[in-house]
Amino acid sequence: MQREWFGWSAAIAAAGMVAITVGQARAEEAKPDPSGKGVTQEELKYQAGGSPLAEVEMYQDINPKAPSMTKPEFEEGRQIYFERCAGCHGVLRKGATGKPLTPDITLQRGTDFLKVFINYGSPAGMPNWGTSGELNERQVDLMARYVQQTPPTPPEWGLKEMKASWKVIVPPAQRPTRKMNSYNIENIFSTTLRDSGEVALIDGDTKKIINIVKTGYAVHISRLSGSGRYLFVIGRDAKVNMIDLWMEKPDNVAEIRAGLEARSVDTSKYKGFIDKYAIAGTYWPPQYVIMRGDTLEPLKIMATRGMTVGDQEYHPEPRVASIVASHFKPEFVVNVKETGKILMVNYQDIENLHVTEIGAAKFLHDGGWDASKRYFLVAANQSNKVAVVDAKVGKLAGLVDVDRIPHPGRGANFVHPKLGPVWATGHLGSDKIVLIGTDPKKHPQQAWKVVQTLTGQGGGNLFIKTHPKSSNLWVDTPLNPDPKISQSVAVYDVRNLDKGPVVLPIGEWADLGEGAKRVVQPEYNKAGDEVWFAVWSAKNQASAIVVVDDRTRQLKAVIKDARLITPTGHFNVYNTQHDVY
Ligand code: DHE
Repeated sequence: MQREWFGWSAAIAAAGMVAITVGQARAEEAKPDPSGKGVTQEELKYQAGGSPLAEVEMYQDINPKAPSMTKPEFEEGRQIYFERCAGCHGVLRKGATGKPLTPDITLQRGTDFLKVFINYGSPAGMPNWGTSGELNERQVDLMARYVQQTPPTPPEWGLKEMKASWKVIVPPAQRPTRKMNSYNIENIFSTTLRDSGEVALIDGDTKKIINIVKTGYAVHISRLSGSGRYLFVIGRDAKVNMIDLWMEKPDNVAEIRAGLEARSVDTSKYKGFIDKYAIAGTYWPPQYVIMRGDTLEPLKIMATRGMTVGDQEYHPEPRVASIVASHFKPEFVVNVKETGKILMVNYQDIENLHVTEIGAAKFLHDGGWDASKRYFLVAANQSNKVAVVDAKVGKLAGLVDVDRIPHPGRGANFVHPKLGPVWATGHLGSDKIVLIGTDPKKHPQQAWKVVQTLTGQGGGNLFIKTHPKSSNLWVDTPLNPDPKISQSVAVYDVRNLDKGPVVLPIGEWADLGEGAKRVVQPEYNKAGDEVWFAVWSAKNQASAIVVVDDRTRQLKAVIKDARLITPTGHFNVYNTQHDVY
């Protein structure tokens, strides 16, 4: 439930009273958002994913001022809230991408007022949950009353809970002492099977599925250990799975729940610490945990609750977004969404943990290294900025203004024919692709500035990719509302960007029949001569992986298998291990 409160105030002022009418709300809906800050449909699609907290038992107190609700009504409201609203408004309704919905605000608005906005939405981006048919009249009324109650609090998750969830399936002593299979491990892909809670390990050479491994709920990303032997996978339910690629048939060797909801995991990559530690960051509780790299035993938990950057206000649930391992120091770069802070967590002595806090901008989300791996560039998506941190000196190197809602994935690095090394990001909220100069030594004029802006197919871009051996730059648009755009991909020649992109109909090439067929996340094979795309349809429909020859840009293979349920991200072992993008 995305809201802009100023829009509500404007509506109240316009109506000259507290309870506005349906007609007024409709008129308000029809006006364009004057701030330009409203939420795009693409972003809504992206943010309004279900939270696993919908199923979690929570503490609830009774607010005597709030309208009455029966227990079953409250439970239904909670379920709806965590499935549709929490992604934008936060677990405690303190506000994130969406505005706060705490009782001090909602009680003032009252049930009738809230019903109008839930029903009709607003120009600032609140979806029209009622008129779109997503919620019925009874549910709209229920949600209007629900958001006036004290937000229920999910439980905390400390060492005791982590240890109770921790399983070492194959202890290190019983694991192989050498590689026991004939796979070319460096060219294995781990493909997220989002809705079946699994990953498919696919042999990049033969394109055959090696194993389907059970992981967490709505599994999100895969990352590699420094040696490339272990694969780590994290689900939205914060379950971390550790897979040993040396086994005859690679499979889980350890698992743990790092919290109740999460998106990020990584491992120590600095020399002397290869495979020593893993780290997982959680959305709830707001914290990160450092674990043993061979067993996932939880060692050190650090909270992220604290003050925001800029206005310096306390935030009770700053979620951990992307995490990467530094190559320059024994450090993890932990990006905290709501506080807008980048934490350089030094793991040399975890008993006396040293954390450098770098103020950046709100709300930090995803990002990647520049080609030298000294600078980490991360999207501050609600500020329309990219923050650049210098991992060598542990300081902010730049804060670059970009277009609306940057979403780089890990971004794409290449050498621009005129402007030197650049890192590129696309945007969720616009069709622009920006190139940021990343070489302060040889190209100081260009460093940490947008040096060129390309126009892509449309908004709804999530991922962008190239490879050091390629001159192609691939840009997906899976969240664009136009199926023609969401089912295809744009490819640029980085040697001649002015020529504009060529559009390839990847969804059509998959030859699947009915389905959303959203084309997601270009990912290279180890050699850098193939690009893989997920063609993502619903759980009960066929999906596929399409492999394109990078040189000819022609279809090379389609991987189809009934077990490939809702593939989204895919991660090539070598490229992920070495941060090649
Ligand atoms: Fe993601 C990366 C969070 C929705 C596919 N996603 C990330 C990262 C974060 C994040 C913090 C960076 C992890 C890192 O680098 O350590 N994603 C979120 C959300 O909060 C959000 C908006 C809503 C949600 O409910 O989860 C969200 N993400 C999605 C999707 O809808 C996608 C397209 C499909 C899916 O799996 O649900 C999706 N996210 C991905 C992928 C990556 C990712 C494939 C890894 C990109 C990479 O190149 O590393």
